[in-house]
Amino acid sequence: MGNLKLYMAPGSCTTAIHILLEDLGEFFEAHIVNLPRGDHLKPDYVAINPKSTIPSLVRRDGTVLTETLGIAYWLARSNPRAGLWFDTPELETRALEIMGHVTATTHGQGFARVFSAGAFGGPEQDSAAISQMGREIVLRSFNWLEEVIAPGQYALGAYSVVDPILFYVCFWAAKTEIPVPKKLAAHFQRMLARPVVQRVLREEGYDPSKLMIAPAA
Ligand SMILES: N[C@@H](CCC(=O)N[C@@H](CS)C(=O)NCC(=O)O)C(=O)O
Repeated sequence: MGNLKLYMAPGSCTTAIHILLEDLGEFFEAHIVNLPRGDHLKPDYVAINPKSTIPSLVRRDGTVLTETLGIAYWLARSNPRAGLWFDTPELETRALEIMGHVTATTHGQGFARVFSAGAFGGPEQDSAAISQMGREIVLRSFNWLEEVIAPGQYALGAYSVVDPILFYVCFWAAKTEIPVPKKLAAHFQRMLARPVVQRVLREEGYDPSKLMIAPAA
């Protein structure tokens, strides 16, 4: 049996999986994939994940999991004592609803346009307009998340697998100065106060005390 191997990049969506692995006290090897250098497109990485995306998690038996949502689900379900998954179908469903929305819409439709406008239009298209469209998608998405998360607590009450997923998009909002509504901003601060989150951010090269959220009007 080998070690767990996380293919990741500091400050990317893989931060969510990094937090979960630390929450669970899992021993793992961190393999940095340098996206600007195109490491994700090189044959060695494509052999691991033909989609060329991060995160990828190589499990102890050598099999590979991709997709933030799938990896987070597997980590939570295979460590039941950590209590990061749910014991009612209602909470399970709400968790999948939020995690699916964050990964597919807030990230996949919104932040992807903000960070990589070029991937969404031909040369004649205005990358500033694409990026602005991404910001609007993120804002709409944050408004929906604001409605569905629990007040004064973690996303669904007790700390769970959903929280690091919600955290990574608020972390990106802090980096891109996209305003964040009240409950979500409070969730971000609650996450920042967790020692594991502080340690992960420092390991990834960020100073948690310098991450500021712009409040929504
Ligand atoms: N749906 C995937 C998307 C992951 C994703 O887009 N990751 C970004 C980094 S945050 C990436 O790999 N970008 C490189 C690329 O798409 O070329 C997931 O949730 O894991």
